[in-house]
Amino acid sequence: MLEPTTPPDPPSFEAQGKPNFVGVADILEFRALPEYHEPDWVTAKYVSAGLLPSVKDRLPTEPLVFKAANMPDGIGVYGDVMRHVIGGRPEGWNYAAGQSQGWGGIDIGTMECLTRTGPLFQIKAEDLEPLPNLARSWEWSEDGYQLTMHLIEGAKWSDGVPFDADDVMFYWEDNVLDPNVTPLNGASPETFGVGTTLEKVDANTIRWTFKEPFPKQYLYQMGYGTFCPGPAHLLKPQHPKYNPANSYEDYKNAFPPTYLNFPVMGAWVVVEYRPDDIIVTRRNPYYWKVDEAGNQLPYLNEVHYRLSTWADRDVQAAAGTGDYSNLEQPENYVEALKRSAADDAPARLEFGPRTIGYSLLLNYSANGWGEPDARSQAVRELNRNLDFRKAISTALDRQKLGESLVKGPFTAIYPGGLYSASAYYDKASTVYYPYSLETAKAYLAKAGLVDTDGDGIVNFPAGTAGGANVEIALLSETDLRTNKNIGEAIIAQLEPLGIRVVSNFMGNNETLARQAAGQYDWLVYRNQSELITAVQNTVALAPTGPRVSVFHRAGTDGSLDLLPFETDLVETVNSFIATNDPAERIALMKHYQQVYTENVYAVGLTQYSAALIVNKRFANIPIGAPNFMFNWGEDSIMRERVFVSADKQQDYELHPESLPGTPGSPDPID
Ligand code: BQZ
Ligand code: CA
Repeated sequence: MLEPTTPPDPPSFEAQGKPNFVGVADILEFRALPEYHEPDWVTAKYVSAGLLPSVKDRLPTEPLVFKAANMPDGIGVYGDVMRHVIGGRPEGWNYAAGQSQGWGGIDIGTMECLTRTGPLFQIKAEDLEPLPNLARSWEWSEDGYQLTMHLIEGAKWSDGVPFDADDVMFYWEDNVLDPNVTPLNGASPETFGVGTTLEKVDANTIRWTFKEPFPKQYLYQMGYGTFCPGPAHLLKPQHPKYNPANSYEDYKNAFPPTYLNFPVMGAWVVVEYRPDDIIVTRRNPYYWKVDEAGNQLPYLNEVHYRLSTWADRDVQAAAGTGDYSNLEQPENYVEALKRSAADDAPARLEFGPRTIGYSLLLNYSANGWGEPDARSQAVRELNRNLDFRKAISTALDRQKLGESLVKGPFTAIYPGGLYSASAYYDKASTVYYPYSLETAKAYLAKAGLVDTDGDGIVNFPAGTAGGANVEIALLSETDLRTNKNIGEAIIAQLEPLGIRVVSNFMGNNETLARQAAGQYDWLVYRNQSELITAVQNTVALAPTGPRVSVFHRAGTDGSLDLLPFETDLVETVNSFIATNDPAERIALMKHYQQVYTENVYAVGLTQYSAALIVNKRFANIPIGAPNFMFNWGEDSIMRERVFVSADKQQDYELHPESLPGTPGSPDPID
């Protein structure tokens, strides 16, 4: 039998471009400026015509000001379009109630959150703390149990209605705390710590009360995507608590994709939707951020989202018919690199560290979550068996799996846990079960699985699921080709082990629904930021609450059936949240990594480097902005500051010189 060891060092891969590291205060501040500006056509067609208040009156008393010294190309000019191509499809605009807008940056361009984390890739380690955003500042009580946040004052939704603490409280009380509602990206009360409360102090002030002192970690969860309030003035009247005629389904679906001009705090408003064709967004006339010269942002008048496929996003961005891609499907690397290498290539392509990674998640809930049938329940019991997990991990040839996606130094063996690119990674604390089919079979026998009827597939023990062949359904989405390919590789690689894995592949929206409902045995999962940063979305590193983990949630009785090692993980994560001492935190993450990987908490698969493709005409793209770290590239590059210089501007605007219409009206005002 092959003994577990430490993982091999990943092949060296030079990420192109190191960020210019700065402090938070170097990026932005909140202050009033002597004068403000807007595009000339807004003044002429809207303000002078009496359709819109002056720009000064549309802005908060002290807007968010981006400092010019931190903008790679400085103060910008208005105009042009960023043409995204995406593979997602919108379910509707009520993200507070869980609807996806189609991803690919529509989410990030429309939702604004209390704090912001995407740009943190360029913050000096000693200064690392989420950027203020809708919460412009905060202070801790002396004992550290209370956090008072000051909201930006005088800011307005894109329809001109004031944004204030009532929006925040509606999101918290009637969405996060309401067990019938699960916001997009899954915020639950425990996302902010078990027992944490939030209250309104006055129209612009809110106060958190925590169960432990100074849990600064939660500031990260107050960013994308777990604390981005929706417009209470539209949502509240649809919520069953305030509208007894409505069901929770009615509430969730009250703003379908065909509902245009849904109010946002983001820089662009959805003004047009053509199914399977395009989503067009136009500048938000009430956007509350400016540059140091007082120019109201964004600089880009319009942002498009072509409704195509994720693979097409890469192709179009490299070809110049699209403007942006997170090149993250290794199957497309070679082609995209070829296109971008030419001198006259329209786009620049920059690889970052290995921050994209996949895990095989095994559903640990043996407590009724998702209402499993007898077979599925038996699989969950297996998932909870360490020898079984070791068998699965050992039967997977990760080297081959990575190479099946792309050859070359991009991918690396991923044993699970924190990525090797993480600042908290410690190789010595990482337990790796090297590939060996013989060893895997021995683990499987130890788990009590034997092929009793000699058909090549191991059977459940007599008395479990009728002693039938072990058959496991693998949930994977098909919109991202990589998810599907990884799913197929798992199925093929486990066949010689005598485990029959059957594909349960479906589109993204359906997959997410199954995932959230706990209706799956196994899941192919693209990891989130906690395994890179440890500080973003920390609670999700372990089942720290009944609804926090993706693959282990409370069942019908509301309680979690944690395994002893999971209790260890939970305690380690909670201690990490409770301390701000760097040395202690490093030690805790070493322990976390050890327990995670030794126990094959989730089965790590592959980790790899991904690239940002951005058309060369765009200015203010920060150097070293990663495809994915604290958030996706669409957030990291701060699109509201991105511009196209006058000589490079193109004619792509579909609704030139127009602003969003009133909520629900079918068109932008023309
Ligand atoms: C980036 C991102 C912006 C979700 C989604 C999507 C869903 C997941 C994830 C990524 C897409 C793009 O990711 O792949 O590059 O543009 O949208 O939000 O894949 O399936 O559920 O977590 O963010
Ligand atoms: Ca059999």
